[in-house]
Amino acid sequence: MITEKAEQSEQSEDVYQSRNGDKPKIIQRVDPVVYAQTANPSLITEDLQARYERQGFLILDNVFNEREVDCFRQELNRLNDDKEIKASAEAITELSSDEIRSLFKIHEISPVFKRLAADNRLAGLAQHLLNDRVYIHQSRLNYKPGFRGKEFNWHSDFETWHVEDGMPRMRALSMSIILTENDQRNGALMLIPGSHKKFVVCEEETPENHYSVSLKKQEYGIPSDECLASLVADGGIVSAIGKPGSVLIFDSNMMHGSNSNITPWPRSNVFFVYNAISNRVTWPFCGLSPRPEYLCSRKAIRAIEPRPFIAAADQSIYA
Ligand code: 6CS
Ligand code: FE
Repeated sequence: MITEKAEQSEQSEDVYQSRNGDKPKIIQRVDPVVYAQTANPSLITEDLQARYERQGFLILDNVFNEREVDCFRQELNRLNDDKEIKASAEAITELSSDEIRSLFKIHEISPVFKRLAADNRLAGLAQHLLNDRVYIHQSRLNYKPGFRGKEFNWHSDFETWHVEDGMPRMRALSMSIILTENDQRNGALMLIPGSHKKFVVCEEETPENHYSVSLKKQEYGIPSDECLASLVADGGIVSAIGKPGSVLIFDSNMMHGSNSNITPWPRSNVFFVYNAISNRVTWPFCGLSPRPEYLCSRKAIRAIEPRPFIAAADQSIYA
């Protein structure tokens, strides 16, 4: 286990300055997207790897089978119904109801999601694309419940993780496992192809304890209308539509957001954020105190050993 105490003195150079009063603008990414030197056909084909590099995301269908998805959904519901968990700091409720919007640190709270986070189909692929050993920077369940699941404003996760968590460079990615049907009607994630290659500088300074409001409705670290319109003019907007068991992989700097869900159908996904060990968080570039451990692994940064996928005929491999 690598335990790093990120001291202020460890601050690396701030290559992606944002929220320091500069006018909103778009600058070029200076980091690679794919760090792997070649493809690894047992994990990803050359074509898919090239597409991921170009557009900044991939939607892989049927990665997990029905039995596995059922196991994940049972765990999703168990966590949702657990009163202690619902009252914990890791559970973020919706602004307009007491339904859970997001549940963080599930790779530690749940034995099922702890094993899933290390699954070779996820961690092995992340390790390959980032060409380094990886650890979980953040994990969460986004429930986006039916009827009142609120939107997520446009944002780049990296902009937040850089400014508020001290993540130095763009050498991280998210994997979202779809647990309930995601389509245009119930608030599927929207992505802007190619936007990962541009860093959008946001203007307004980060308020103290920003996360206490941003996780319900983010208003700082979001692109100006002009910057967003420019990204959309170049790349358009794609909805990450998929069936349960599909996996959406997206680069840490992918501009994304999602609409509210007023349908009866929840849009529930598991998210694991894999960060390269060489890119572990330092001191937040905004200079404020670090965010809590459930949002950003800092005290216990543990490289993951991707587990080979062993189907156990007589029991769920995640039992
Ligand atoms: O602040 C964060 O880390 C979280 N906020 C959003 C909107 N996406 C990434 C992450 O879950
Ligand atoms: Fe996000």
